[in-house]
Amino acid sequence: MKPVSLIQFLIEERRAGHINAELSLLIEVVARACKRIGVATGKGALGGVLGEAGTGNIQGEAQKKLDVISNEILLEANAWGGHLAACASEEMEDPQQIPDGYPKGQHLLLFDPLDGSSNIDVNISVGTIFSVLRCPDGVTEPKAEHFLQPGTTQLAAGYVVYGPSTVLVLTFGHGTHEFTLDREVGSFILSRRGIRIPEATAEFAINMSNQRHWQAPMQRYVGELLAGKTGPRGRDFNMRWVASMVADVHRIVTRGGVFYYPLDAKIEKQGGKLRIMYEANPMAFIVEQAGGAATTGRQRIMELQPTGLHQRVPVFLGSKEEVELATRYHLEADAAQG
Ligand code: FDP
Repeated sequence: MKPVSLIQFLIEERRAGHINAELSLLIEVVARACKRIGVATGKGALGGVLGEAGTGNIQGEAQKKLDVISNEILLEANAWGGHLAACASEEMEDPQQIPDGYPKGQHLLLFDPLDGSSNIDVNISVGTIFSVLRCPDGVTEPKAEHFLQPGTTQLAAGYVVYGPSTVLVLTFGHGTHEFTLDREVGSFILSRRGIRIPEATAEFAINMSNQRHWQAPMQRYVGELLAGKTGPRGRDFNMRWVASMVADVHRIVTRGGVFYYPLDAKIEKQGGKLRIMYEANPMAFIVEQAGGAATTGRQRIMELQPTGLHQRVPVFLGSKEEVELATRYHLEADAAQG
């Protein structure tokens, strides 16, 4: 079969009426920026890009040089294209406006420029996550409140993993598709169309070091997985934790599995670990479009009404049967408490 490039795929999606020309252009620009981030990431120590930037982001987390570089690459690439009304980044407190003199479009772009920062310096896969929303009608200078739309309104979501190969996974709400970067030609080529995540799995991803801080239903659920054949589940489970959400989600999108970052006593005040706008919503859209499920442990992530640009939420996503069981345990525990 002849290879299908990303550009060709986007044209097909336009013809099918799934996206308009502006959104197609926006995705092309994001993909091009991600190729540049992939090049910067790939240079490693030789590019002088490893280590701390000496600055902190809005969440008070130390920024790596590559966090800052990736953010700038995405901002610069999107400033002049004419397809955006504004964009928001996990690394910046407020939305970034389109500089004067450039035309504005109808879309809002949100991104986590480099997810899995703690893995940058140790040469483990990291990635970019993005989400596209429509700018509300009549709004010319979008503020944070205009980005606060539930995940169900997303027009597109995607991530790029910078690993042994560079892979883009994308959805417009008509299935989830994967593109692999042909590094010699410089094009993303369709490598899997209509990805399906198996409903059942024997593989789970969680940071076990937080176990003692978890709530009772999480203790129960993971306790049963760990008991394996000798417990109520009657079969063994295996654990994986890359600690780059993109890499863990990509494994799930490839062979099934579940990823959990539940609420625990340590992070209760902040509402969770992962950000709804930059991580939870786009990943939920991608996973649901591949037949998986995504909840907070209590409700569907994409139906939440966000209240802040940098809001955090618990995340349970991946193979449907496991996400549904873990969610049921939480709802049962809540109901028993009244
Ligand atoms: P990081 O802080 O390194 O950017 O985005 C948050 C995130 O990574 C996810 O990519 C990853 O899944 C998780 O945090 C890792 O959390 P732990 O530090 O608890 O392992």
